Amino acid sequence: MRRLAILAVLALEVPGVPASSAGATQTVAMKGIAYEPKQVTVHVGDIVEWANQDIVAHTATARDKSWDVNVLPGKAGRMVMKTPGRFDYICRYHPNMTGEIVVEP
Ligand SMILES: [Cu+2]
Repeated sequence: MRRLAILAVLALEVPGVPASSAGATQTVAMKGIAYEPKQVTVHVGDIVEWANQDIVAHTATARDKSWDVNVLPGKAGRMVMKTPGRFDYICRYHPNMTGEIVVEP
């Protein structure tokens, strides 16, 4: 149900992006209490998908609190990157889990 809820949110957001520039999806694994890869570069409109391969919940939470994605064990969470910039992020449950997303215009 959680996954459905996330997809429903995506469905609401995607229409704002012209179909011709529909974003690519970049996957980041949550594995061994770490993000893999730790750093990804995407473009505005692209989707970052976090795939939790651990047996505990993780989050991808921007240090500036601009976004927060909670991902249950064995599930995936996605977000459309709408704002250019560099975003450091952490897991709220495991603050040693750190990652970075660079969103290019
Ligand atoms: Cu975590």
